Amino acid sequence: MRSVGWRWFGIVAGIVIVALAIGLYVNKFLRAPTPVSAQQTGPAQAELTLGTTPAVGKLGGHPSWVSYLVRQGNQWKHTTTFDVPAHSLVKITILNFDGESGLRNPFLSQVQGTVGGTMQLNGKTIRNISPDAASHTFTVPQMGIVVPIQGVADDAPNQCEEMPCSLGQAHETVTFMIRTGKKGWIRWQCFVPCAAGFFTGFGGPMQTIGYMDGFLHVV
Ligand SMILES: [Cu+2]
Repeated sequence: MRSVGWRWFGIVAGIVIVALAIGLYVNKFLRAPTPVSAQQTGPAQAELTLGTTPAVGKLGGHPSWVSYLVRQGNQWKHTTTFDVPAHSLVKITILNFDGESGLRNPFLSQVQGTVGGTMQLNGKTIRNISPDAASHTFTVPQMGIVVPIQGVADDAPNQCEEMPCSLGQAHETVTFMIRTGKKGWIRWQCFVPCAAGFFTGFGGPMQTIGYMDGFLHVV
């Protein structure tokens, strides 16, 4: 009798431990970080400045991981969840401090779904970049948006290795405008296999919210 009781105890305890472990794992990987709000610049208009870095450094939990960040005032914040106003024009600037990784699918080197179907690269209006020169993409599948991000050239002087990067260091500036719709949570992600050291470049930061994935929280 006693051994049956212990057996049941063991089974229940085992189930509880496994359930807790699964819960913690899912929570860690799926929980969205604290959002940062786009800055309202007028009625139905806002601006958001992001950054991409070869390594997040001490601003993130995995210092060596490639990451997106958001700039608030003069500071970098490590989050990839952004509050943006509904039914508005949102101007997004991405300051990319990372090098060229290259796209496997050249289709994603064409700008898609932005206002005018264009972006500006260091002030010049363009519709695509060379697939080999891509460092990251800012892709919002649900909105049909693809913005390829030009990488910093290998021989560029004064490169930033990890955040916080200063604007005086080598970077490429990408600017584009998107039009938001109704309220909701919309997933965005990078499609360049930029996760160095991971199988096919698509592991780790490429599948972890807060690094190469996040949400547009339309409010
Ligand atoms: Cu990326």
